[in-house]
Amino acid sequence: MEYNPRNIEQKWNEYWEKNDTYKVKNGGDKPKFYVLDMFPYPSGAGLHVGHPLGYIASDIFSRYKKLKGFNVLHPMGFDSFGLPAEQYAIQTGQHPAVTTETNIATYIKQLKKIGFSYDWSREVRTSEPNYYKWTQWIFMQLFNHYYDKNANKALAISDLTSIFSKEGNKNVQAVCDEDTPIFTTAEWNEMNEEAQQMMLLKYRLTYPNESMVNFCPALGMVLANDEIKDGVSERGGYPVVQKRMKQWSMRITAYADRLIDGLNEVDWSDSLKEQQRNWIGRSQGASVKFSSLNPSEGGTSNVEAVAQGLDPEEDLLNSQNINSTSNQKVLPSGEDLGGAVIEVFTTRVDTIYGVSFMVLAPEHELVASLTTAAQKEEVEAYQKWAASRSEIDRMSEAKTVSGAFTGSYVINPFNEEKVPIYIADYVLANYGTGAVMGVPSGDQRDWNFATHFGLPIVPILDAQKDIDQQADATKEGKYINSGIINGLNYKEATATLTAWLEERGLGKGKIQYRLRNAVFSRQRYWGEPVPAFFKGDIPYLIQESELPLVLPEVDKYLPTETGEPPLGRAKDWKYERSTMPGWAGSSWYWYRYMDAQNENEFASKEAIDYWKAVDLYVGGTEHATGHLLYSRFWNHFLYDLGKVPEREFAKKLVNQGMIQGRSLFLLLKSGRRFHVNVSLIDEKDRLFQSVYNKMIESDNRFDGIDGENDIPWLQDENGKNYVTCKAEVEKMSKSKFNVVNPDDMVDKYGADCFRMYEMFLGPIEQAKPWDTNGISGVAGFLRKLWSLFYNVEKGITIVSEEEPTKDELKALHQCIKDVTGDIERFSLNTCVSNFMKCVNELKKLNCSKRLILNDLSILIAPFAPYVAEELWATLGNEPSVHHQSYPIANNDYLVSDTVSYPIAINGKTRDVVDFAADATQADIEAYVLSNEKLLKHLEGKTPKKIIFVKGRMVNVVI
Ligand code: ANZ
Repeated sequence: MEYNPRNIEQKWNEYWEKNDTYKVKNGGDKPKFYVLDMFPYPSGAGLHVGHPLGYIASDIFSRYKKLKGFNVLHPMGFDSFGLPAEQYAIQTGQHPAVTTETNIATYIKQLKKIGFSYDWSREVRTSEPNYYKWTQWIFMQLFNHYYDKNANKALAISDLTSIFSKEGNKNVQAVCDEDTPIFTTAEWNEMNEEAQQMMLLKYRLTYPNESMVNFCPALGMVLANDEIKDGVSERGGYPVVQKRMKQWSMRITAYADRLIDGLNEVDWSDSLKEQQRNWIGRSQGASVKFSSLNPSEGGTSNVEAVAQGLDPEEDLLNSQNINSTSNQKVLPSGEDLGGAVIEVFTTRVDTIYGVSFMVLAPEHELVASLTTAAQKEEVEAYQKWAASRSEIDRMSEAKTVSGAFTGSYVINPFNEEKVPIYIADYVLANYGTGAVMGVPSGDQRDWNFATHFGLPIVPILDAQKDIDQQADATKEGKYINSGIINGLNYKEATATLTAWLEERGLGKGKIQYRLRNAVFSRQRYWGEPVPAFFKGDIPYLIQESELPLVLPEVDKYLPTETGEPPLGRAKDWKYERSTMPGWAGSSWYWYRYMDAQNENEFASKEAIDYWKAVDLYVGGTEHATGHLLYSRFWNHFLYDLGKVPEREFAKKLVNQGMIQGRSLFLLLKSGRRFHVNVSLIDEKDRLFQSVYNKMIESDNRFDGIDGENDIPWLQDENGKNYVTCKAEVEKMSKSKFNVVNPDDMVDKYGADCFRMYEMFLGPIEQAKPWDTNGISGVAGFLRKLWSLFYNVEKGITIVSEEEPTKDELKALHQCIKDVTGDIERFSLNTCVSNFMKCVNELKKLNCSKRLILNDLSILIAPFAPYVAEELWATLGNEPSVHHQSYPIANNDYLVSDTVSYPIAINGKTRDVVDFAADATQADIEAYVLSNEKLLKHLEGKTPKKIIFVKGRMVNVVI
């Protein structure tokens, strides 16, 4: 009887399904353990061998924990709203629900083949109304709450309105819009319904507002910064523009500190935590108000001359050692300071004596009013250009300096110097106040800017020191020639300046976050409808009893003729027309698995109190600042509501590395690649020629490319070298023809072999290339394992009832010990090699003893669940092997009877000999003096001394 994975795998799949082998109950005597995978988006392409890597690892861990006596929740579901289904719908007219359904069916079929221990009765799909009802419900809670800084948690909006009507908002410490005014009870009561509601939007945790967004016209979508690569949309590579749009936002910034602090509570990798910290980007600094001069006022200073393009030579020559006098005092007494107030955010208020210009973001609302008639054309042209650039472009260091002078000036409140106001795209509209004070001697970007525009570089700190040293002012150094901070160090200076500003109402200490409130709208069809409608500009929620607000039917999945989102096409649709973004449904899904069918709550209190939070979460690092941050935010919010017991939803996180594919492509001298189907690699030459011909037809950029290289470039008919053929390991993707399908692997080698091979490829966190050739080694191992139970030639089982020998017990228990330790450390690749070692040893010992094989079957069950079940049954046991107890390593068996001693003569090792563990000096001497090989080395001499270190070594001194 041969090992035939196909037969046994189908048999046991049916058995497990019929017997609910993997069904999990909420509750019971066992301790709970929750293992979660990042659920997949069911794409049309199905799974490739990269997808199951994390799933296999988490399945092994779940099965292991079950055998260890835990009640393990290990569910699977689908993140099934999203763009690809909708793009497909636009192209084909197929309803996205239909393609989604088909794709999910494919995924389930593929997943079931691989033998995961999911309790499928708990499956969730984010696009099903019975699921998104609760996504909408959470949205409504967010709308109905605000963040109270004193309570340090979310509180009901109704609490807030009752405070407003008693004492206005002067004592309210809440996270709210920057422009929220202070009002009294009387003022609040005088506001009409509309004005009150507008005011409340400044506090709600989700609210519609106008903001600058990265808009991708081709996708009809607003993109997050991390969805843009090299200035174009990551998906599809379409252009992205900056646009002001009305969008729903989530006030995630309210939780910024808690999201930073909470990282101390979780066992996630340091690099991932660091990514989140950087993304949140907490900066301690100050805001400073600068008054602008009326554009028509003010004389021409040297600064102004430069800014207006007059001869800047003199300033440039002097720029390295200008002291504060070079930045002329130009404020004639009585000059009109009635211009606008520009507020900047700075982390280095101590550099304020080094300010030589001011820069606003091109979109800053004061730009139009600050721009003089003479500068209008230049400023507007610059604004237009900047609008076409994504935020990522704008932040990148490598870009060249650009900007435009507005024609206006501000006054530095500390030294009353007059400095010019520019606009430049390195200042971001959405960060801080959208305005910076330019300190060329303190900040590299400011230095670049000043150099480019010939603006003065005013030294801060010690005028004698060079600029690099001064940038290190935070460490030490005393300021000279600098007003009220003269002679102070960094800390003292910062405190003095901040106090000075606060006293005069000209600024204050401020903590600024890089994190923005998260856009929560998509102008697309295939997403959760927002359970709100508008009266004028005011949004109102629908009744909770009306949930779910079901996605309506539309005739086309495209925007309306007037540019409204697709929901604008639905008949009688009275609600918000944008839908929720992809991250809505995935920000709470782990709770739904706990109680997937619940109609009255997102999950019952009992279920949540029992499972609490995820003990182990497995998924990719690409979600570091998206899903993993949004989920933590919603979880903290649900915690504030008292709906969930833990602040952090995922205690431990393991990130699996990517499995890459080998792709073949034609490379143009221009660097463009044309991928070739790897499965046709044997026909390389013919293929190469035909793809090359196609390229010539499609790509007229061919002409004029030249250059030499030592790779063989294919020549075109004119004898020019243009193109070569290359192979590379890169991300698996359908478009690169380098995808390996797990179904093919499972059909050929069996799921057990596939599972073990995926683990065997290398450490789970590392990226590694797929190599189908290596899989035969694991297949051979499984056949060897099988042959401990069966005599394949004779077709009989060979299990013996004899007592195991010490060596056999040692092989087994060493394996138990090693594998257990490895699983606990999540080192699953070394588990596979330990299994191989153990089976090899048992094979050598010819061991087919029940007492050994029983434990071995259980031990390997998490890795190879089918063959383990079959062999367990072969031993005459009742299924299921997956309901047994995990074997425990007995150290007594690991103690060896013998010890290997290196035997040295005058320090040089001449032999290695096994002695009984209790060997004595006399035994050793007897051996040395009688062993021919050693006697030869003694050269006839009698040893002066024989040194014997018990358990370690023997040295014979002659
Ligand atoms: C003057 C200064 C002097 C600055 C100096 C730095 C060094 P982080 O740490 O990232 O918060 N800044 C403020 N708002 C900005 C915006 N909207 N776009 C681009 N840059 C902006 O950085 C804060 C610093 O970045 C601020 O401190 C400001 O430049 C700049 F020696 O002010 B600083």
